[in-house]
Amino acid sequence: MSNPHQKSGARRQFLLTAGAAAAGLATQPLRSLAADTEQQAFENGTRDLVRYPQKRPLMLITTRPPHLETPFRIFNESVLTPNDAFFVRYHLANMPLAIEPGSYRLNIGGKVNRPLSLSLAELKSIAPSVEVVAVNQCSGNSRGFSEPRVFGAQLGNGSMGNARWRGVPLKAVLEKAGVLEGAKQVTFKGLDEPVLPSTPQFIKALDIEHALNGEPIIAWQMNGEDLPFLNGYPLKLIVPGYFGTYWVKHLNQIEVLDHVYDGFFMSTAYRLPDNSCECVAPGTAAPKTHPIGKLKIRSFITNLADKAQVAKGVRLKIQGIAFDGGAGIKKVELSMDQGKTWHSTKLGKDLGKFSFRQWTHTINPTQPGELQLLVRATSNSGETQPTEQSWNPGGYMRNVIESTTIIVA
Ligand SMILES: Nc1nc2c(c(=O)[nH]1)N[C@H]1C(S)=C(S)[C@@H](COP(=O)(O)O)O[C@H]1N2
Ligand SMILES: [Mo]
Repeated sequence: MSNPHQKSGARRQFLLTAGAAAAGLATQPLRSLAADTEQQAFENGTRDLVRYPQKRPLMLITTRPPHLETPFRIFNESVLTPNDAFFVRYHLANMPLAIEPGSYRLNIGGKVNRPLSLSLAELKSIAPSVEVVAVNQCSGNSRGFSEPRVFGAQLGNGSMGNARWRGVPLKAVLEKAGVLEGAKQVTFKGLDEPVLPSTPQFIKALDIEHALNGEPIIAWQMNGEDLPFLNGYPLKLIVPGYFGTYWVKHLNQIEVLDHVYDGFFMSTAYRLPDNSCECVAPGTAAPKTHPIGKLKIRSFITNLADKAQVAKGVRLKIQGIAFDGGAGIKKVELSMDQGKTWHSTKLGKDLGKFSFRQWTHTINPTQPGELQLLVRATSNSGETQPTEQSWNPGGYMRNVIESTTIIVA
């Protein structure tokens, strides 16, 4: 028996989904059971698991605007983060609740020869589409582990995800518009707006060289499907190797500027101390700062939670992920003696230099008691992870060597 709803076509189906999104977002999460919680490994780390449209239950950080984290064990299920488990982050509560793809326009203006107003169909045919597997990680991912603690959402390690994005290179769109001599930066804005006029709009900027280097993509697909509504349907800027703050969702406005953009989300927010460690002594502020940029190298164990019980004398497979800002992962090592000696792990399939790289290693724990596992990645450019985390006021860019303690019994 065929289901009449399955015959209504992709476009109609999306509108139904968008309607559901509107209903859900206008009120509260569709479901919040107090019994369904997830624990972060820091104080006040209990998070409700809630269900939003097109999403499986995710960890609730804030409702207005929605901020949802991915439960960490999902990173062990697949190297590509499923669309329905991908984290969600917005800054402004006045976000779109339904989008009509037929009348959607992407506008390109500013210092260009020919300002453009592209329909989705026109955008998709502007150049052959390309794919990239890349990690979208929030600057504040893992902020909850900052010591001393800092202001801002107390995030665990679930404000990141890895997906296969399909779209057209930003370069192709800018070239179609014709970038004028003297261009310095390009700004990006989506459909979301502040609730109050005094709140700044969410606008991000890339240097013109970066915008034209062929890496950033204007994507409409994530893991082979339309972008989920909450991840930026119908268009999202993908900036491989860079923090998620630049990956503008519901993208509908691109402006080429002949100066450096100085709006709030570039000139005040998402900045780091302008020194070699991009850090300061806790409680102090840097005299000079610069915008956050590339992802730092990180690695995690994904198949063992902290304090997991394992059987003595039984071979134990350890699995995890590593990623960096685009040099690619060269090696991942594991230590069981506080970092005195390191064992090489086996790297999984290479999905490209911007992707999570899976790794595995087998140990045979024979000593009963606690066993601390440290994991450390090194990139093709020689970047590795520090043994101690430096501090910055935003709690951005954590990338210290992570430890997982298992109980052998
Ligand atoms: N339009 C819009 N795009 C946005 C944001 C936003 O608030 N509005 N937040 C940015 C930030 S800080 C992050 S971390 C990513 C999160 O992407 P996701 O919600 O698809 O996971 O979106 C970025 N793009
Ligand atoms: Mo973010």
